[in-house]
Amino acid sequence: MVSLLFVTDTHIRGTAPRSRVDDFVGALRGKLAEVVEIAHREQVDAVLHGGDLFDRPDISPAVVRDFARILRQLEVPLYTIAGNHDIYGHNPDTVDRSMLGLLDAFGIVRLLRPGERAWVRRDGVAVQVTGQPFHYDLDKRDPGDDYRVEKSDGADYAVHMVHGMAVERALPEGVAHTMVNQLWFEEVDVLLTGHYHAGFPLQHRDGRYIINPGALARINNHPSEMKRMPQVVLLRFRNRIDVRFLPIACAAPGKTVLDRSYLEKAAYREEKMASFVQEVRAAGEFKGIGILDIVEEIAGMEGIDGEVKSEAMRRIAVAQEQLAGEGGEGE
Ligand SMILES: [Mn+2]
Repeated sequence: MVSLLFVTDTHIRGTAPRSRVDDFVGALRGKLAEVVEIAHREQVDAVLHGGDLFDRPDISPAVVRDFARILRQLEVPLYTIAGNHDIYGHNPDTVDRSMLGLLDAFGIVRLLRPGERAWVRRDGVAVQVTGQPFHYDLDKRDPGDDYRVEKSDGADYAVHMVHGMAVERALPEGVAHTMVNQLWFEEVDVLLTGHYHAGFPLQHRDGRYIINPGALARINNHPSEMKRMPQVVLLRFRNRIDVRFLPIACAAPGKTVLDRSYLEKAAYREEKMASFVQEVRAAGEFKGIGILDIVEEIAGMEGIDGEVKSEAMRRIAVAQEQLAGEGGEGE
């Protein structure tokens, strides 16, 4: 029997996201230590990580050291793929100059690159493991290009990891995603995905599985994150595949670690923004949807003073720079 443990979207960082009220870094340390413990207790042959090990490609050495010491305690290989947060500018070619690339060079993790196969074998069962890192065309081109692999001769099972937006319910237009029902491929026995932090219920068809247990870290306070409890997946391969979701026992409930007031403020802001956009749309036929285009057009239509317009532009630029500085806290 071959056993694998799957975890994804750990988003290791040295500071707490705005939406967390607890000691985020300490909590994450505890969760990863528990993952190591589970790997030992269940005697898995390898741990698989679905990407976004780090929250940024250039996380500080002190934080990397702190977490590398935990990951090093694993007595089995840790295979991973680069997520969008692990790399610069959503470009997987930059992974070698990221902290994830550094951990790969030191052998703390083993990065799976497109086309590369790792093997996990025990008791006459051979499992091939492949992975597709994040890249800008993911979920925008033929899903087979990223989510399908061929099973090698000699492989009893094929496991494929993708840091892509596979979902079982459609996301709003404009958010690149792929529906799981398009992702059943003959030779992929288990498809493991990350990126979509909410995860989805186990998908099962004809002995094959599509699995996303959700992110280990809760870095935003969407209502779905309030309810969600972090978990990992134990996979066992013998004459059939067994799948078990294991909760992370040390994880605190969302309502005790996520800041509700921030959520309420965000909802209020979103509502204000939506009504503002609606008012603006109602006022005219706008060619652009960028905020600066809208300011230009309103100023033109209403004959607004040039000075007022420049002041508006200046304030928008300052606000945008501040937002950029705070960094994304998305998928
Ligand atoms: Mn992520």
